Amino acid sequence: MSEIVLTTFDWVPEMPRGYVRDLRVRWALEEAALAYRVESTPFRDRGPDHFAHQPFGQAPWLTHGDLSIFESGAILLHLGELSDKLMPADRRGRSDAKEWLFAALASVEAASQPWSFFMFSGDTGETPMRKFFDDFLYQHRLKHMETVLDGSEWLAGTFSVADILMADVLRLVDRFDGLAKFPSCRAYVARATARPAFVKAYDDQLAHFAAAD
Ligand SMILES: N[C@@H](CCC(=O)N[C@@H](CS)C(=O)NCC(=O)O)C(=O)O
Repeated sequence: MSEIVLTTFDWVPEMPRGYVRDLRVRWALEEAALAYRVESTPFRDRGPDHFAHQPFGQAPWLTHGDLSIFESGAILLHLGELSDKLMPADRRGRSDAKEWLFAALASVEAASQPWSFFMFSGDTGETPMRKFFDDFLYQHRLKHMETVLDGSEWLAGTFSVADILMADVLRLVDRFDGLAKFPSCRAYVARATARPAFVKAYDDQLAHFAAAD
């Protein structure tokens, strides 16, 4: 098989460490036991080569032979095609994994990301905007995820790339105690992050950034 190379920043500040999206890709690669190499791109000085791979100047991207792929969801879909440890083998299971992968990004992360900006900023004010984003996340997304995850171990029957994305999205909410009223979501994050592949990916990301300090 052609070489797989994951590119992430050479360094990031302390706050996002352990949550940089290359972790999703590391996690998938570890789950599937695919051989890969990690390369760095400068965080502070993002040049044309970076934008040629990732048009928004973000991380991560993945190269696999002559393919270069950005967007963590697209990367995970690509990896899902390479291993049945990442995507169920049957047609219905694959369809379920794909819809949940998109749901993690387009429905749940779309609500959790603006909410997390308030949390990162330390804004605890009871402003209408803050209330809007609290309601959007809690009432319109997590309440429904709680129903889905109550009694389901994994989103597509067996563990898949959909769980990597959904658990990673929910993990950031949990960081700010946003899952306190959603015990099934919290148990799902705990179950997913107890997997050896997550632990390895997490430790490797921390070591990668620490090496640049
Ligand atoms: N939708 C993109 C988001 C990528 C993203 O937000 N990456 C962050 C690191 S986790 C980043 O590059 N931040 C720096 C920036 O946006 O300038 C994906 O899922 O790959």
